[in-house]
Amino acid sequence: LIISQQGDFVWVDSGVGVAIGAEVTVTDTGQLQLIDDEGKEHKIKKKTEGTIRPMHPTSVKGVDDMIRLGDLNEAGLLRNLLVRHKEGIIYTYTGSILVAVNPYQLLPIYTTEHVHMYTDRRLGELPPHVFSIADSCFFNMRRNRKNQCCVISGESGAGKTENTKLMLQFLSAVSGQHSWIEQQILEANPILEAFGNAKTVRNDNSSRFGKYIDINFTKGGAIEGARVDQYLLEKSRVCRQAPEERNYHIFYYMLMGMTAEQKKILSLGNAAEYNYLTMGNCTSCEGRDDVKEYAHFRSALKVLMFTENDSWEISKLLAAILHLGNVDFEGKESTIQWDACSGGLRGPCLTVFVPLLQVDPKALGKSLTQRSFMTARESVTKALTSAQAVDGRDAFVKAIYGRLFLWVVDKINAAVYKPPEDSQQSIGLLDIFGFENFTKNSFEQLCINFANEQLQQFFVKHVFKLEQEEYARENIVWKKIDYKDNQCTLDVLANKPLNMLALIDEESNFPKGTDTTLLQKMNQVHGKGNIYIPPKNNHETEFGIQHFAGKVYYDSKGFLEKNRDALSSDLIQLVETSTNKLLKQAFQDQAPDSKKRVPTLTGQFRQSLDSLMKTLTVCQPYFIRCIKPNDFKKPMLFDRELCMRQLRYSGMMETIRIRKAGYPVRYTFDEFLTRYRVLLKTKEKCCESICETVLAGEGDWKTGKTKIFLKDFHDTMLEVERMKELHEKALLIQKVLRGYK
Ligand code: AD9
Ligand code: MG
Repeated sequence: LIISQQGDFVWVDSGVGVAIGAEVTVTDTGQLQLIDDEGKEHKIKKKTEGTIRPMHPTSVKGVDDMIRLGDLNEAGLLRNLLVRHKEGIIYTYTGSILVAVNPYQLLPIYTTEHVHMYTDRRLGELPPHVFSIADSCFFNMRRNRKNQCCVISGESGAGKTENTKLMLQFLSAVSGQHSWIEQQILEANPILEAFGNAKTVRNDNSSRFGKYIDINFTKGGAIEGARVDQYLLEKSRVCRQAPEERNYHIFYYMLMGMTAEQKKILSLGNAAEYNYLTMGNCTSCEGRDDVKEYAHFRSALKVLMFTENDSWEISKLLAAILHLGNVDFEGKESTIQWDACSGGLRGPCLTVFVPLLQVDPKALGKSLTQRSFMTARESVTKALTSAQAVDGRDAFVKAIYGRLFLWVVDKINAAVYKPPEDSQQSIGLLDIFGFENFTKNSFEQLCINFANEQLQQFFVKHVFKLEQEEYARENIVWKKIDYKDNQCTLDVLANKPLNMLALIDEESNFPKGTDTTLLQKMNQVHGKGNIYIPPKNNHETEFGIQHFAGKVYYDSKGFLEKNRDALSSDLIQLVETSTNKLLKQAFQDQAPDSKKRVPTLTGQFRQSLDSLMKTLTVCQPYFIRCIKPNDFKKPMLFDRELCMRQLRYSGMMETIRIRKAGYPVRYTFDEFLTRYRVLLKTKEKCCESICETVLAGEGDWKTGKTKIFLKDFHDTMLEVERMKELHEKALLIQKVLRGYK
């Protein structure tokens, strides 16, 4: 029997999924028993002995870098994160890939002292930390003169946005000037989050848009400017929220934070009074102080050079949106209740809109209740049904909010983007909306999950494909490592002829297309494959997709309309007549008679994702994999099954295998010599002898045809030695110079 004494650790089969760790203890009666990681007791019986295996010492206390785990299997991985999580250690490496488990509590590890501690130290010298990744990006950017990017992934609520902010905090600190531009870049966040984040059931501060922040540095390593790219804000949230969810933060901030006087001018009341804010039956968010956030938002606006007037104009449009949501349409042929104006029972008086949208109230009423179209000879108008009027109104509101958001992002960029002067290098941080699987999923989730598939493929390409291709090119002896490739899913979604997104687009542009005809086409083209899951019967509107992170069922209802994202020409014309400058500016490019076909949402989204992928491809990438430890937003609670699922679909196991077997760091002989020549005491020796000297006995490295192949920690060792050497030389020179004086 392998169990010998109290205090030993073993693996026990836990019935479901992977083995669980357990400690050997002694009962009162002097018998040995096992207490597993979840506190459950296991009796040791003759017949269960076979299911017990000894634990490798590295798994008992856990390790900083998972490639050093002795028990290199799923159970080992999972327990490593678990024991660290128990001790409040949330960061763990897999080579240079950082795994971050959301602590759901404030940890004292992001102080100025920590920033200093992690500055200019190589990866792995100190305990794993997001600051270390930020420092590595900065160091590599300067050393290799190559742009860097950091791809932060994980499902909704896993901690992507928080880690992005921490990266920014670190980079602005090491850039070292504490100047205005750094302040501006940091303060752009509260503004973006006010407009683009909301409480969902998964996350109280869920990003409902994707962002890529590119930070530009001068040759000297100082921050010169930045640029924010945004991806596909979820506009539907402005009009509708699922139970327990809120609209965008900004609305609640405003209603809670504005003075009574300001609210009076905008005819605003409390959140509970607005249809658009009460669909989810949730107007406050525990732990978020909307009053305080509003104050922060306002001061951030100032830092980003929004004038008082800009800020007021924004409030006007947001107020108009809230009032529009309360407009009531009556009857089969919709009319707005004009006499309701006095009592306000049925909705706001149309004159409320005069100072806000600065349009003629009659014209507004008309464009909300009628639609005009061209016959062969003339323009005719037709009354809308109430339902059509509601849809038209919602489309208008979504357009206003969506365009306001773009305007805000442009304005932020105008403040922080400086055309490059000094030859620049940059670090890009990618923080998009995480993979989502709700009880009801729609077009928005398909777009979000499509983006996540793309990112996963980027990861797979970098970590598995390109890596192994290079070994082959360089004749490095290598045993191929298998990995899960999500390329097939991407092909069905977006690459094959008649792929799903193309079908959605085609059907959207087809005047007679409906959600049903779309579903029929998808069944026809993709029904036989194993990625697309057709509806169970002809009445069902839900289809499924086998994503890398699991099956998701989407309701096809509303797909085409959401994708078309169209606005009636009557409303566009109405905007043209408005004297509201911000409204007009935001709608500038939407000329009503433009012959060009307006690109669909998927069309735009694909284009911006393609361009993002191009940007990422020319950067040296870092990866942060965020893990959500439980579904309850709770500290100190580690749901093994939930975590295992995330580790599995993100390919963590295979990642560890390849990082352990592989050589992720590589230099051409030239690069290597230039950098590490200082380590060479006699000139005759070459790269190999440097490695032999510095890395003696520290695992194997390989020499290829043109490059030297190293482990991550080899790089660290070389850098540490190099620094020591340079430092000693510098001291020596100083001594000599002093001697001359
Ligand atoms: V989504 O896809 O945008 O819905 P994210 O961005 O992955 O999601 P986020 O960063 O917003 O998740 O984290 C969710 C919440 O977890 C935060 O609001 C914090 O309350 C909490 N969190 C995440 N990371 C940390 C951390 N390092 N320290 C403390 C954290 N709290
Ligand atoms: Mg986020």
